[in-house]
Amino acid sequence: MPRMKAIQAAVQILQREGVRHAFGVPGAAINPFYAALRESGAITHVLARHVEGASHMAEGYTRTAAGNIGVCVGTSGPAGTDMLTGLYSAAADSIPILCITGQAPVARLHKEDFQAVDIAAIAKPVTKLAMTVLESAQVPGAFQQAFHLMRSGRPGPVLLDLPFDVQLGEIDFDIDAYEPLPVHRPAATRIQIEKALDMLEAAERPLIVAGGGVVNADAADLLVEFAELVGVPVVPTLMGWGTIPDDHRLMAGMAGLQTSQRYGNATLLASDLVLGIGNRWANRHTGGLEVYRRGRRFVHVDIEPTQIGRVFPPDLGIVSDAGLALQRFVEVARERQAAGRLPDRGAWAEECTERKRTMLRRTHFDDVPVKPQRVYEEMIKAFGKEVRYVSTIGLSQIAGGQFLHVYRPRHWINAGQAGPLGWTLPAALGVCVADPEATVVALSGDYDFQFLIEELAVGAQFNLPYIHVLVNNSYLGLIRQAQRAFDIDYCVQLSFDNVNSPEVGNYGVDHVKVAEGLGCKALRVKEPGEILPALEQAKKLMAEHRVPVVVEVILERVTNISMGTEIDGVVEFEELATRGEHAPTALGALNLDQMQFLD
Ligand SMILES: Cc1ncc(C[n+]2csc(CCOP(=O)(O)OP(=O)(O)O)c2C)c(N)n1
Ligand SMILES: [Mg+2]
Repeated sequence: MPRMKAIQAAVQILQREGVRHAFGVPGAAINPFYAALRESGAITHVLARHVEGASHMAEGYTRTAAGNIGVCVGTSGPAGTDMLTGLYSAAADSIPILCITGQAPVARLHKEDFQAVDIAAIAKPVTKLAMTVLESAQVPGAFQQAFHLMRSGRPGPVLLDLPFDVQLGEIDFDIDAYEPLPVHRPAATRIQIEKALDMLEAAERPLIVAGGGVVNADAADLLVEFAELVGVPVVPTLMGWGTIPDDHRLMAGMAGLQTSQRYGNATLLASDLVLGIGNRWANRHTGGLEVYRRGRRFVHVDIEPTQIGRVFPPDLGIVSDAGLALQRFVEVARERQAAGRLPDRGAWAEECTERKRTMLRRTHFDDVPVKPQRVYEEMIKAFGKEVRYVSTIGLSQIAGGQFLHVYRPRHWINAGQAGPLGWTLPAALGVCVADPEATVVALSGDYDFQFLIEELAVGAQFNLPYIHVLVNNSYLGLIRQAQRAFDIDYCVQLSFDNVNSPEVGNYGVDHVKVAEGLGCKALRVKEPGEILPALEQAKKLMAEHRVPVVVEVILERVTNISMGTEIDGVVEFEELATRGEHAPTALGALNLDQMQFLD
């Protein structure tokens, strides 16, 4: 048996399990790992500027391609606590990342050693496994179990905490005798699928709600095949956006309180049966359950048994991996089609398409300062179908969800449930590492951008080019809008007179100077007509310099974006589109001459 340090075995296992990249920040307690990493040479390492950044890079990396597992690494004490936000965000969105931390030596864990904290206990609620490994000989098993758990059932993150002496302890280990554990994924039975299809057939206006589980199962093609077979329109959730291309005739729009379209909500409200696949009835999708559930039946397919019935009891619950369920759905639906049993859904689908063509919000405004809606119109013009968008939270993300178009799974990369400010920038860097050929476009408000702004230097140092669209209203815009309910505008202003940059007026931070100071390129735009040329220029700068390029659009300070507390009560703040030229990049409006507007 080869004899080696336990941490050398761990690095060999990482390689064997498919890890090629890691994101982290070294420190004394994790240096044995760094020594093993250097010796192996098979895993590249991106040095973050903040450990939280490393955790979001790992998330971005995982979210970009099926099978990816992002690895983030930090030392003992504050490095682990810094990465908790990444673990939480990953757990909430069912994203596997492996977080590796150093730790004080075993014999000193209880002595309040320098930077010794019980990170495993702290991380427990936001991981599938959080373990301080106390024996060197246990290290291989701990890593093997970590990969098994991350991939099995509902995917999610794991934290392995490695005391200094445990890393250095010698063990006998032969990587040739190592085998990744089988992955556990429950599969729907034929009877379950038959019952679900019976309900679908009996319905008059059925819908499929496709969640992030379809993305995780890499089953978007199967979803589209199934929807086409049965002719049933699809409402993707925010995490499922891209599973059916936005321009597909059965893509009915998104439903929800914020990242939704008017036609998506109207179609959901018109339905009489919802088949949810790999979704979790998130509250910003459903709004109040009374409105959401009224007059319709529900089938819920989810990989995690305890998700069924968590938010409300479905009429039928099926525990299954989304992909394995969809395989069966396709198989049985084909048989029923051959037997002439599938009802014709043409009229219902056409009704949904008509709403998509007509219930539009206006994006075309010529105002200066720029109205946010116009930014998304220009982004659509600038970036084709292959672009990968990354965003997190705020009015910017919400408007992005309402107006942008997504055509592929994993091309809208969003921290859906946790929404941690600062996530966008490091996550975008992780996406760049995972798919170096992609055009990656991040979308942030000014506050989200400032949260982990130092990570721009990582993009410059490691040549990770992407475009960061920064919509600057010099406000915590979403919270300002929410404070209307309290009749306050309190502690949400980011405005001040910058003594070094009179050209930014009272917008405060000079993002162009900061970005340039961190080694990136940056452009500032103040008029709507300048946005598209700036985005084109950004592409050139990105190609030429191989660094992140920030395109800052100075917005009007106060704009309210459509949202509400019920899906039948979304408040519109701007006039709606009543003519084709009001919404020139809306999908349904392709056939402008024949457009008829409902409002
Ligand atoms: C860590 C964290 N703290 C607070 C919040 C609450 N929050 C959500 S959006 C937002 C303001 C975002 O401002 P900005 O990024 O400028 O976007 P805008 O809404 O102005 O477009 C805040 C404070 C959060 N999501 N995450
Ligand atoms: Mg803002």
